[in-house]
Amino acid sequence: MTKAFISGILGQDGAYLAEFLLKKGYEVYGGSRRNSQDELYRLQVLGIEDEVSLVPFDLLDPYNVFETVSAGQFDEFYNLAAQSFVGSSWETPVVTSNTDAMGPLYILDAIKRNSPHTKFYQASTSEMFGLIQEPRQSERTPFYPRSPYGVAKLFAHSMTVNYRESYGLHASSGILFNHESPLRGVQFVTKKITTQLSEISLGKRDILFLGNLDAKRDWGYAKEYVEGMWQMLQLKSGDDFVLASGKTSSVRDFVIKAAECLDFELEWEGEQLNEKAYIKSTGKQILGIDEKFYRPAEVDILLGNPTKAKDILGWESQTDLADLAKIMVKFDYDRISKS
Ligand code: F7E
Repeated sequence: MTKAFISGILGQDGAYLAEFLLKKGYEVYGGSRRNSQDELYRLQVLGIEDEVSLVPFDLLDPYNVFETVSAGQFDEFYNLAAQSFVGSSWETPVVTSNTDAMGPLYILDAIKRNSPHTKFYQASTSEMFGLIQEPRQSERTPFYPRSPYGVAKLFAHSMTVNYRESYGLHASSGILFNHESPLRGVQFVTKKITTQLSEISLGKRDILFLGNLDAKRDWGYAKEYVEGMWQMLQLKSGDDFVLASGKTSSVRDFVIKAAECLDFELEWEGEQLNEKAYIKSTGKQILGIDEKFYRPAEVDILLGNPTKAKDILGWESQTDLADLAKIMVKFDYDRISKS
């Protein structure tokens, strides 16, 4: 049996990847710092909580990382653990850097020293492009991160490339653009929107407050993106790939699409901090802006060019934004109506 280790298995991508690898017949080990019942919920939603072996794993502790890699002798190691919320990386730049920059280095070095046959996947991110240097970002686009999170991820990305080139490791970096799902954490904007609009629809909330509605992202469905991670590790050698939908939409576009799923037709008024949205039929305000959700430096627009992934991996994003909103709203509406 092929043995895989997923750090961050309790997160959105970790849970979907575990489900995917189990279907392929893998023995799946998962590392996490948090083992509370509450946080097992993603594995429980997918019905796989008894099929994975959970082990204590903490990217902040190099000894723990070294021991896990050395003792496990895994065939594939997916590093999906991170402080992944861009917004809080300004409040915790050191923890973010220790986790997202140094953590992957500990893994790479442990693989190099004690388990060189292990194929490594690093969860890199479109946040490395930040202030974009080309209209469509590919593997060759220069980076310009705009947050401590982006800076830390760029260090880890560069280390992954460096360890591959220096020591011949099978190390790959997946530069993933935003990817969402019902299992997304509630602090991320799509999930916040689908959760809170569902609550409004069910009479459990009055108003949704957001930050910058003009930010544009290239959004896809996380369940499809984890397949691309696996495909990268099946190649002869490590490489870097952008996974993206190739389309960009604003936060406002996503609000409109999610609202449509709940039969809300919206009317908009005002600009920037004064922008508001009302339900057309009733005149009730359901959206407002709160400055606290703005970031010190924004990534205004991201648009990925996934041509290399299509050509070499045969990978393509399938679910468009309207369908993604439908999947997420349905899940949240059903869940909240039962609670
Ligand atoms: O923000 C704007 C916000 O937090 C998207 C992570 O997975 O993808 C994710 O990073 C946009 C930003 O994701 C709110 O200013 C407006 O422009 O959902 P997000 P993100 O920062 O793009 C990348 C690829 C990663 O690697 C990250 O780990 O939405 N926005 N109003 C808001 N964002 C939030 N969270 N909350 C708001 O109220």
